[in-house]
Amino acid sequence: MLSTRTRRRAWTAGLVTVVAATLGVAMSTQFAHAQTTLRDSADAIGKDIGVAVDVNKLQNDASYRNLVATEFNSLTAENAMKWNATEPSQGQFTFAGGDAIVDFAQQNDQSVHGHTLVWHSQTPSWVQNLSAAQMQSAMQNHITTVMDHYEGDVATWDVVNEVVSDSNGALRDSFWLQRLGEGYIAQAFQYARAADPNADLYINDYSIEAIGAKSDRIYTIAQGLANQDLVDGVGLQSHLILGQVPSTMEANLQRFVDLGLKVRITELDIRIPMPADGNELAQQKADFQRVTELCADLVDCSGVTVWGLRDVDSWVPDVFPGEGAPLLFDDNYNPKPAYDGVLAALGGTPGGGNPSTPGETTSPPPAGDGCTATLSVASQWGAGATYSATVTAGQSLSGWKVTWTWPGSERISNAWSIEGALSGQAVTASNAGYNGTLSAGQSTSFGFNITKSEGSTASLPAVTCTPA
Ligand code: 9MR
Repeated sequence: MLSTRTRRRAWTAGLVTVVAATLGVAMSTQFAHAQTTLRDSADAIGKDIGVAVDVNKLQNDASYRNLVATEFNSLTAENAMKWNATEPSQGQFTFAGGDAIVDFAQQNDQSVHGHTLVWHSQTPSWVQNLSAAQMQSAMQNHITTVMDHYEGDVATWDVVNEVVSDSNGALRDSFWLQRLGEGYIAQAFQYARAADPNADLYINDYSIEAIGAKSDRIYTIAQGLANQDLVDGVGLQSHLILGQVPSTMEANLQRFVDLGLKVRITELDIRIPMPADGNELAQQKADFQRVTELCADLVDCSGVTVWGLRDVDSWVPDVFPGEGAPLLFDDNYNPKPAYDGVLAALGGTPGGGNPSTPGETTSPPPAGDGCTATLSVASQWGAGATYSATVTAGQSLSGWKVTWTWPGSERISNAWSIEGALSGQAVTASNAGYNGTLSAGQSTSFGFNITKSEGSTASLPAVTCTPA
């Protein structure tokens, strides 16, 4: 199938407009700005903005789901695609967790970055106890089976993870190295290339953001793999310490790109000694902005993924006691200063839109009952357009319905985060399974693509929103 990633990328070529129209239940017309999100901003410059997600929270927490769907265009499974999750016993593959993430991503038109195929951690003991020949064959079978399963759905993979140690750029003394020798790295990439020739294959590691012994070793390995056309990119995890974005990071990214490779910031977080004060949060904003700008400014940087949604979701406090608050959202889903830093680096506008534009106001929350829906044209091109839409609840809702009628030949070709009778001139749509429950004042979003007559301007029909 054509991956969602490819489709989403195609839209970003269109003209971004900030025209928005709102019509509430009382049929009073207002004009509103499109809220600027990380996702909209990243789409507009052709970058991935990703988040590592936890399957249980995705399945059980509506606020978590909404924010993941609204703010990010790429997902990484924080744990669900690792070996201990996908092949806990030899030859017994379980894809339920990873599949749930892929399904969610497809419903929300997000791409999925695969993490990870060969690692020394979170790999079952049955693998570690195999003989060399058995281990090589288990590695081949694992890579092949997992990549075959996700072929067409997962377009990029961390093939090997953390193969270099922290001491002077030596290879990590893992069971892989001990049993198979250093050839296991190229072997893993060969199996991955054969399994899905269309996937982009990454070598991923931490503490390789600066130029130094460890990144030099990754450089040498990547160069060798690139010479055999076995690798497409270098993933820099970027688990950073506050105030320590390396001064050599830009040059480091550039040298990988100069090998003909992509780069990607795969696991960004920036930890703070706890409790974090205002100055530290401001420094964190500057650090997040800097890292994101480095990627935004580099054509061959495919994107930035943050390693968790809220501070409370992060692995950091468990591993670095006394440190934390390393992500973009606080424990109550509120954006932190760092969020504005990333948004600015992606070219977005903190606060959403320009309030001084004549004829437009920021849409107030609907007073009283019901809900309002706002349509906006995110981008348009000759015979098509992409719309984004926001539904805001004026009361607590367990579901909502939106209707409108196209003035001309516009028709929806595909949609995300809504369901219903979408393809005709009269559109009647309801919330998707996960975004119907809203508290008063809360918003959620949906979107769709249309076809339209060549060269026409995408119209903004009046939308009615009613509780369902
Ligand atoms: O965030 C992940 C955490 O939930 C797991 O317990 C942990 C187990 O090792 O792995 C964490 O993710 C790691 C990632 O897979 C690879 N780079 C380092 C990440 C943080 O430890």
